[in-house]
Amino acid sequence: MKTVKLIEVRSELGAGTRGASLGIEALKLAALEHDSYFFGRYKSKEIKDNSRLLYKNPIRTYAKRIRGVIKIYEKQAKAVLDEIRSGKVPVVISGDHSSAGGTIAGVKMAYPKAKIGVIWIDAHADLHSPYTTPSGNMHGMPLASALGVDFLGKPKNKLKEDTIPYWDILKNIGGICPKIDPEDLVFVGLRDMEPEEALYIRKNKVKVVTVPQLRKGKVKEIVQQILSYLDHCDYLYVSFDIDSLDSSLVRGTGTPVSNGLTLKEADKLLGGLLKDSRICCFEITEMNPLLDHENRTAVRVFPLFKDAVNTIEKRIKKEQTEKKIITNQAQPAQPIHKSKRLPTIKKPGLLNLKSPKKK
Ligand SMILES: [Mn+2]
Repeated sequence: MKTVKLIEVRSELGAGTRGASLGIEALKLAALEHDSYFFGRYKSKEIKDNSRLLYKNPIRTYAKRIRGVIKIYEKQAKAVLDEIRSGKVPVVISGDHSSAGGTIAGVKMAYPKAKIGVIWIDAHADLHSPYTTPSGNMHGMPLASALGVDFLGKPKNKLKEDTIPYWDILKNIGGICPKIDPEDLVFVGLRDMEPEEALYIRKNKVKVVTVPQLRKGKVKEIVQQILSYLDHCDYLYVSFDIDSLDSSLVRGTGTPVSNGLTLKEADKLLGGLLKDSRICCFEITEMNPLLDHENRTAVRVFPLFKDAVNTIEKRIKKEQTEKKIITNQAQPAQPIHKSKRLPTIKKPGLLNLKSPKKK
């Protein structure tokens, strides 16, 4: 039966601040304050971290720990591919956002000929490449790797020779590059980006829904707009970076930004988007309890996550019921076998009750 399957990616290799690999545990412990049995209801698959790499000096300034990130991409892509193949909808809880590059690779590997739409709910564009990154942190690059982008204009960074072949490997995970095109992408909540990212968005006319736009219109209508904009896509993946929420709500995340979404807005947004029957994968990412106070961020975010999973499950159940009805209707009327026919009643007397004629 089609169900949700959790994939836990305990990696923070792509982040610049330590602690995001503990985000999964933070969310699980936060669940105890809302719905103690939630995680008991789901099976999950774990992608082990490569945290020992954190104890080594990153050699490549503009693609820190890229070899470790390649490994995570590969493992993550395979996990997503396996789950989709076995009829599941993977729901990914990841440490830092770089793993989303692996998620997109997995979705594309599952549906190599299909158009994959990506809805990126995030304060940041994550469109950097080693050529343009100011920090060298790989969690700023997953979309560039999926789009196969190197840079527009002039490369800003002078790269070590071996950085480029590794970046090429990352873009080509799954043997398909690019995995998505600019028209398959929608940003929601974007409000903090570098000039190179802004240039890419402008030149390629990538759709962006800002927080004020979302607030001005009705969330329901905005959801409809996004879904019809991605009408040409066969499958959709929603990536939810918790820094899309306002910084006052998410102290426990690596790169908080003010003027973000409220919890209610995010809940409505996810509720609307995840109802779509094309949704084949959802990811939540960038929770960092080391930056938090008393795990408040995860406690705030858990209800959002739970609603998101419930919405996906409801949709799956609805589809299964509809499918059953259709299959039942589609079955041709079977001729009843002679022996199964009801015996002919020769004496119609008892069954042929006619209302007695009134006098
Ligand atoms: Mn992000």
